Amino acid sequence: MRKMLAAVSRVLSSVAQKTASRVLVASCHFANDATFEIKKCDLHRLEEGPPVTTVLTRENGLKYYRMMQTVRRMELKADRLYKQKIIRGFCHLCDGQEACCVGLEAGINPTDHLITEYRAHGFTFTRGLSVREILAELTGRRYGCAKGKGGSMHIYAKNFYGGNGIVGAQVPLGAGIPLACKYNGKDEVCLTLYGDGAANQGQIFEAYNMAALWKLPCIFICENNRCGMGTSVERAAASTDYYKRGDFIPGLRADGMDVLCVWEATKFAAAYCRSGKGPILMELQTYRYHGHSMSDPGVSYHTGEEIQEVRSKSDSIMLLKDRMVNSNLASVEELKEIDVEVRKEIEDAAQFATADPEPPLEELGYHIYCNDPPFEVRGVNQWIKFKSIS
Ligand SMILES: Cc1ncc(C[n+]2csc(CCOP(=O)(O)OP(=O)(O)O)c2C)c(N)n1
Ligand SMILES: [Mg+2]
Repeated sequence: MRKMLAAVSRVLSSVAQKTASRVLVASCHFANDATFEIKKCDLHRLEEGPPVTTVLTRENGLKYYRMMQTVRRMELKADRLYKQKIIRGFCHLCDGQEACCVGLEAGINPTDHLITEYRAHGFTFTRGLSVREILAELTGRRYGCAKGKGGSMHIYAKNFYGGNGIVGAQVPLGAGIPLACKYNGKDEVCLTLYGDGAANQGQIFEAYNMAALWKLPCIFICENNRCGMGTSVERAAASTDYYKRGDFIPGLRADGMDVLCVWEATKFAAAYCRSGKGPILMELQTYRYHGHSMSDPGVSYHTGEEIQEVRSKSDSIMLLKDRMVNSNLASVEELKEIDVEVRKEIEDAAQFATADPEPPLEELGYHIYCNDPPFEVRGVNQWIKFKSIS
């Protein structure tokens, strides 16, 4: 028995040594950082814009790669769970747009604020929630980030205000948040996101007006993925220069498929807001691979060729991978290892989200209002009453 234990311990320590030395060898022949050229942003009412080169450290590169890959894999898993009828109701996926959520988060502080529309899974992850909490919310389970009662469109995290289902409705709210920051004397900015479809609504222009009048630290961000549901931007908008449509608000248009470009543009916009100059508008040119929602296959307006062209020429994950490998910031094998780890994380989270129990019926009315003492909430008829406890 003792001999057997000694043999096992020898094997284990040699494995540990090998792994440690592999990691050591792997990390010492890589560059610590590299400089990359990024696409120049188009500018509106700005004399200077974000830089056209950026320095990426190996550490940040690996971090952004893992984050984008996690968002992509999480969305593909959500697609699968939806088709298995484990996720029900609305579900809008953001695969293709990963450079937006990851690049935006990289350019702000965790204490800054973010609000977006219903295509919100990626932002929930980049704002700090785990894949488990997100997938469990999509499957309507207890551990979900809205305790299984919000679903895909209504997810929240610290300094993240959703997940909003009504097109454009989050934009006035997203002008109120920076008003609160300014009122409370906080050096914080708010990222207020909306789609190209929402960009034509009247309430957006009312929000621009108040934000400019009161010089609010608001970064209005139009994620231009070229269509609203199945309608192309050209058919919906008299001007598709979304970065100019704030008129009196300065704007910039960045490549939303390049995480480094989004990162630099966000740092620039956040510094602009923090300096007290008021709001700024940012258009991110991006692309979604899925249809509008899970009930839309998206094949009538996104041709296979178009998707293939984007995937092969401007996919955000591929772009970062090529940059990192070509500049010796990482090896193909190392990135593959990350892919394997991410797949495992997603698989574990999906299993958890399928096994976790649903919230009990008696808790249906909880967390609706933040009231003390608790009161009763009416159900679908006046005889059904639920307690509201927060
Ligand atoms: C006020 C309102 N009108 C219509 C809808 C139905 N609807 C949901 S998403 C959408 C398209 C929005 O497109 P866009 O703003 O470009 O966002 P994307 O889905 O491309 O992210 C529409 C018309 C809605 N949810 N709310
Ligand atoms: Mg759109």
